[in-house]
Amino acid sequence: MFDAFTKVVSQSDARGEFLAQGQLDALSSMVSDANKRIDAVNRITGSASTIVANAARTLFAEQPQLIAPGGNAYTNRRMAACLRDMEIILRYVTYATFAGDASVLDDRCLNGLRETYQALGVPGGSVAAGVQKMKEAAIAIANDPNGVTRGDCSSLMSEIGSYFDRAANAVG
Ligand code: PEB
Repeated sequence: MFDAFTKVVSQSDARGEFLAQGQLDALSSMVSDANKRIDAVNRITGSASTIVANAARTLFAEQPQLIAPGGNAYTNRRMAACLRDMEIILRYVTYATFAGDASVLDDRCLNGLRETYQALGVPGGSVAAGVQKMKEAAIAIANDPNGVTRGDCSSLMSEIGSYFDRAANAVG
């Protein structure tokens, strides 16, 4: 598991090189923008249950076969497993956002997830659709200019979006 700092250290060490100026500059701007990152993580974390519940509700409205008898979220046990899975994915996205690196998401959540869903008969495309709904909601919450110092958060938001896309692409 890497964060943005240990990732560049590991890459430089693998080449036997000192840290490059471009790497130092990138990490330097990450440090100066760190409060944006912490605010975004805080907001997504604080709204996690709302993000999960709304995304699931919209998913089931769009794909009602999932909650119909025989569906993959039919019965409370499967519904609970589904909500839990969405929460797990969202939690790892917040970790990756905090670390500024996708490796925690990749290694501890997404690795083997497609195969797990195939083995369980859970439709990966539907999970991916749920993840995309969480992405929209999470970015709307994290990017709200009210209640925080205003600034340009566009690159942070696209970074956060990339973690959701990564999760959706890993299963869909
Ligand atoms: C992944 N999900 C399920 C299982 C596992 C995961 C390992 C099997 C064990 C169990 O049931 O608990 N676990 C989960 C995860 C990590 C992990 C992400 C990462 C660290 O450890 N059903 C739907 C939707 C979708 C869904 C499309 C969006 O209709 C999910 C939610 N996951 C779902 C369901 C099950 C499941 C299990 C329904 C239960 C499947 C079954 O037992 O029939």
